[in-house]
Amino acid sequence: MQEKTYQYALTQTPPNSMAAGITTQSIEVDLALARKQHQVYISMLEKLGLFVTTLPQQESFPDSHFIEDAAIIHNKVAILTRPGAKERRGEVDAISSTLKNIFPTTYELGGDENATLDGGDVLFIGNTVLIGISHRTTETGAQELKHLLQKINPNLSIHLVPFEGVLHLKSGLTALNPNTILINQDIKLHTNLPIKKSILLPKEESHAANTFIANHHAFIPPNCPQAKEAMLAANLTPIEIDMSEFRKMDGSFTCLSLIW
Ligand code: CIR
Repeated sequence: MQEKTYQYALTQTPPNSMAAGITTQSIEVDLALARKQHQVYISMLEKLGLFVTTLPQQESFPDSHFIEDAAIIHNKVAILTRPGAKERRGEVDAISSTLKNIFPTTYELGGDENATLDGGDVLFIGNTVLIGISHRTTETGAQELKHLLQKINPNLSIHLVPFEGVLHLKSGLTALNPNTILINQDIKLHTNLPIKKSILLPKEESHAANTFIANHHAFIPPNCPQAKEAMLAANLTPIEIDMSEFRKMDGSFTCLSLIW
């Protein structure tokens, strides 16, 4: 399979209200450090050859820098989501005109009022797509997305993956290539995955299961030797970045950008 090359990324500056976002942690965020880490993240995207556009901060939406949850991009089509957390729904409206300017075709989820979906629950692995069913993404939301993706690309093989134990599917697993996933011990999957090999990370490296992979590189948190070894074995060049302040808000690498 020819590996896809990404050219563009969309990010959003963390707002001053960032610490008021939704989180299961109780550790105070250092806003100045978060801003520095976000800058490093952007410069690493640029280092991978991506042209990065960064949207201005949205003070009314403390989680808006987790832009991955607001849209799915596939084959130059954008699908605007309907986030599972009510307080995050306005984030989608806030970026919809930007997405509509960039992408000539856009769709919107949420035809059914029970349909909710966060982008963090959608993992593309070549032509395979895993859509997690979680506390944020309902089965109806997952079915709506499946239907739209099939319309955009009938060659996709789409699987619904109910799970528990972590916030988003991508908090719990990442594909290093079409045959190998890195998996976090906390995720409890309620179905088998169509992937041959899973590498179960040790507890202390569980946050490395959310890994941003593009253009033959993988972002990895510091001090994760097993995850690093797995990346090297998959011919990916690991780039260590500390996103500690975003982890305090239950986020990590993939959530901070949309790429295409
Ligand atoms: C939330 O709970 O919605 C945010 N504080 C974190 C979202 C992280 N997004 C992601 O993993 N895709």
